Amino acid sequence: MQPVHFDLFGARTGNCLRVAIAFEEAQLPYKVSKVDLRHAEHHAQDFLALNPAGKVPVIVEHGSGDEQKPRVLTQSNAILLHIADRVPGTLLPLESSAQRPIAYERFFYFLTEAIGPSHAGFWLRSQEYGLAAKRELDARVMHAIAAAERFASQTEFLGGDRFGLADIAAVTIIGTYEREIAWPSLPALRRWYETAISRPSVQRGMHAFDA
Ligand SMILES: N[C@@H](CCC(=O)N[C@@H](CS)C(=O)NCC(=O)O)C(=O)O
Repeated sequence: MQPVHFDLFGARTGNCLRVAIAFEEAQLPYKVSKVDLRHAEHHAQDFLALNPAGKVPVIVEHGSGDEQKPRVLTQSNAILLHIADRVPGTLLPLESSAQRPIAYERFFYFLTEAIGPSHAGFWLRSQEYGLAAKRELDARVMHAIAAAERFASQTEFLGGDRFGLADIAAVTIIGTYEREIAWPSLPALRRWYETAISRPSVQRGMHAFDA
């Protein structure tokens, strides 16, 4: 039986970068296949056969042994949780740990309070009257990011004592808004961000889709 390994189909977008960082942090073998969104490669027949929704990221898991066919997953957050399950104790605290519910809470905080509204705003900007709505949503995202100062002042990482899913979610979205953040009023978050962004797994993941 071949050892477990993964194909990651994606582009340089937040949803795909989070998956690449998770693979790096969990030290799972993965091969990147770039999907050029500008040239509509996500609408090509062979890609649609993998994900009929025509969106990235997509992972294909080979050699897991529990299924006849390779496993295909097409939702970035399901992929992140699956990677966490594959290597227990890396991206989430172990089930027995009292920190696990906090890690979940902080992970979903960044997904729903920051990444979700930010994506909605990105889409709205191309719609009629969308720019004003985008600004409102961006203000909410900035507010959610600033409120994360509390997490960074409580624990070394945003989801607890170890780097994990909450940090992966936060580092990509905070990176997007980095230049607009009022850093002098957020010293704990700044300390966390400088550590997180220079972490080798984050650096490798962030560059996974570079030329
Ligand atoms: N809920 C999906 C969203 C995937 C998604 O919207 N992917 C974007 C890039 S980040 C995409 O493929 N956009 C191309 C399109 O919608 O045409 C996930 O989290 O994986």
